[in-house]
This record gives sequence, structure tokens and C-alpha cells, in this order.
Amino acid sequence: MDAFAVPMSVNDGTTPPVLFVVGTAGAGKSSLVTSFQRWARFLDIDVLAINLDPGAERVHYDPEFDVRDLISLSEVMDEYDLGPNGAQILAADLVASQAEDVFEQIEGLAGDIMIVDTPGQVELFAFREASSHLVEVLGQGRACLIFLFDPLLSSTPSGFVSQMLLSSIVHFRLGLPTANFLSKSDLLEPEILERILEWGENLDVLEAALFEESSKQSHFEGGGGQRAEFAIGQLRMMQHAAIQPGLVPLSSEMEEGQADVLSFAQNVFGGMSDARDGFAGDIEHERQ
Ligand SMILES: Nc1nc2c(ncn2[C@@H]2O[C@H](COP(=O)(O)OP(=O)(O)OP(=O)(O)O)[C@@H](O)[C@H]2O)c(=O)[nH]1
Ligand SMILES: [Mg+2]
Repeated sequence: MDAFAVPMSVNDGTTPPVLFVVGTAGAGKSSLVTSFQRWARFLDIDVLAINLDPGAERVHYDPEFDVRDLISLSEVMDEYDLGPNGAQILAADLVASQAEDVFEQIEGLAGDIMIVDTPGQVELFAFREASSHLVEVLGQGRACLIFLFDPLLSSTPSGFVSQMLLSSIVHFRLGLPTANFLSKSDLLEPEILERILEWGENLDVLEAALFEESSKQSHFEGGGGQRAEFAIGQLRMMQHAAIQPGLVPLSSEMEEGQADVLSFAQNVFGGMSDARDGFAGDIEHERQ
């Protein structure tokens, strides 16, 4: 347990480093916040959980701040005569416009790391005009993104590539260090999991799979080859610019990958330098 005595050396008494958890609807964001907080508690790491999703029905973690205390989706619907989708969009803007108030409430909270649950649809967090401001105010220059890949969408080459591109767009949009995690990996058969992880590591293998898939899609002109070429071209450029950071399996259900989430944060913000290698293994050892 010694290795965890000073979990985040960057904690200098101001706001701790912030992990924003993002991903498509239902990707497992709220579950990661819950499992990360539970896992960290076991290691004596103080994780401050923040809920920024006004549409969350219920959360299973202990939030230090819950945006639902500030904004109620049903009240937004009533007040502005909006349906659920319009209300989500307006609520996201309202949250962002109150970034300073939110920060005031979390400023000075003592903890090692902060993890933020974001709204269901990633675009509500990443693509609203005001959200960069929110990230800036809450992140205080010490923030990063945990991007969750949906496991079923990741099972096909085109679905996988789409999420790679989406992750890189969110990374580009918010300008924060980003790590990709394959969420709910316990739901995938071992050989499928292995194949997806290989796509994350080896663009040539992914390219071959994408071309094979495309060649079967006769409804695309030219069998979809052009489309595959375009996507691979994008990924190669990303790789070239070193903004395709690979993919790490994660399961909130089986409590796997949480150590990698922490390692990523420590790599970005300082703390234990050797981070990933053998780190999860150490923890497994500690748990025996
Ligand atoms: N098997 C399995 N199921 C999971 C895991 N993580 C989440 N789930 C399930 O996936 C569903 C969605 O999980 P959430 O954590 O609510 O996902 P979310 O991204 O917060 O969803 P929204 O906020 O509604 O977009 C729930 O039924 C979870 O129980 C996991 O690691 N393994
Ligand atoms: Mg959620």
C-alpha cells in the first residue's frame, strides 16, 4: 500500500486534477465514476465525484457536487416549454453559463483527484459553445478526458473507426489530454476483445478489417472502399501526429481498468512516474 501513500503529488492544496468522463449515450460513464470512486476508496485515494448531467435519473456514487441541485430538467422543460431533447440542450448551456458558480462550490474541496460525470450525449458536453468555458473553469488547467468506447459499436471495424474519429474530434474540440477506454469489456467474448484491442494497436490490421467489411457492403458505390480509404487516411494522420493513444479495456462491472484510469491521470499530471507497467499488477497483489 506504500506506493499509494501520496497518490497525487500534484495535489498542492488547490483543486485536484480533474478527469472528465465522456462517451456516447449509455457508454458507461456514470458507472465508471461509481466504480472508480469505490475502487479508489479501497486504496485510500480520495476521489471527488461530480455530476454534471442534469438528465441523470439517479447516480450511485457520492457526489461532492450534483448539478441537479442547480438545474432540474423537468423545470427547464416546463419553464421553456421544451421537449426532453431541447431541454437537455438548454440545460447543458445553463450549466456551462453557471460554470463559475459550480466552481465556487467545488473550489477548495480536499481530495486527490476529481472525476466528472458528463451528460448522456457526448455532443452536449463537447460541442456546445459554452462547454469549453466550463472545462476551462472547472479544470483549472489540470484536466484530462477519459473517452469511453461503446463495446458493441466497437465490434465492427467501421463502428470502431467511427469512435476513434469521434474521440479525436472531442480531443481536438476541448484540447485536453485524452485516453480511450473500451467500456464494459466484460460483455465481449475474449477473441472479439482481443481483436478490438489489436485494431487499437495496429492500423494495418484495422485497415485490412475495414476493407474486408467495406467490400461486403455492396450498397456503397465501389463497395465502400473509398470510404474505408478516407477513414484510414484520417487515422494515419492522427497516428502521425501522435493523437491516437490506443485503447485500454475497462469494466466497471468486474472492476478492471480503474488502475489504468488513475495511471493515465498520473502520467499527465505527475505523481508516480512508472505508471502503467506492472501498476495494475501491484494493485492486484495488494488486494490479495
Ligand atoms: N456488463 C457491464 N455493464 C455495464 C458496465 N458499465 C455500465 N454498464 C451498464 O450499462 C448501462 C449504462 O451505464 P451508465 O453508466 O448509465 O452509462 P452512461 O454513459 O452514464 O449513460 P447515459 O448517462 O445515460 O448516457 C447500465 O445498464 C449499466 O449497468 C460494465 O462495465 N459492464
Ligand atoms: Mg450517465
